[in-house]
Amino acid sequence: MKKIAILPFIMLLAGCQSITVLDPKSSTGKEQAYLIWFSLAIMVIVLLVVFILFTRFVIRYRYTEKKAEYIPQDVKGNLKYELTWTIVPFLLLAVLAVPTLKITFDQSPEMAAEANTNGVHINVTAEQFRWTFEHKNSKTVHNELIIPENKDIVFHLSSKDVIHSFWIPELAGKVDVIPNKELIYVIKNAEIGEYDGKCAEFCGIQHANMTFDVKVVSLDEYNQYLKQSSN
Ligand SMILES: [Cu+2]
Repeated sequence: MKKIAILPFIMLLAGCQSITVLDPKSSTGKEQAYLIWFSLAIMVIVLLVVFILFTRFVIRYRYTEKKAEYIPQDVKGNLKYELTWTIVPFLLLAVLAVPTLKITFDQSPEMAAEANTNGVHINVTAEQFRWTFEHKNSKTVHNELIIPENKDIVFHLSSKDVIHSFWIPELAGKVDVIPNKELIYVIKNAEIGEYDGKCAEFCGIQHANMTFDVKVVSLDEYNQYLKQSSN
């Protein structure tokens, strides 16, 4: 009986095999995963301190017959404690803010006009319910993205209809794809392999089927691929 109850969860997990962000295969994804682990580490430190103090106080100040009549001393602001619990959270947030701001600003999608133009450019057009990838020699392919390894891949994202979201979980986080506004998003140093891509913004009845295959290949293979005809 128990086994049967667990089965759907195992199936769910198996289905999500390539939808993982914690084993990133690009330097962009690695920076994002680093932020996740770094903030988790700080949270765990805070959690440990709180729970250790909590447990200690629960045991130490628990009700006993002896203490039935005990009235604790009324203490007014203890400067040492007040300073500690003001300065420590401030320091923790400051430490967290430095890499978060740096990586977030470095990686933020940009307006097309302001974008750095170095790298392999690919036009990405989202529409209900498919993806179109146009390479620099105008080679155009639907729902299949081939890119070279170890390069800056500069995606020019635009939508023909509603808001979609461009997501290759193993390479980088989600980026909104917005009608009438071209955004530039760069994924750096992808590793050779096959990955899943999908639309991550509910965009209509066939949203769940708006997926694409991603293949990272060597630069030679990519140049070969560009020369092949689109079908
Ligand atoms: Cu969509």
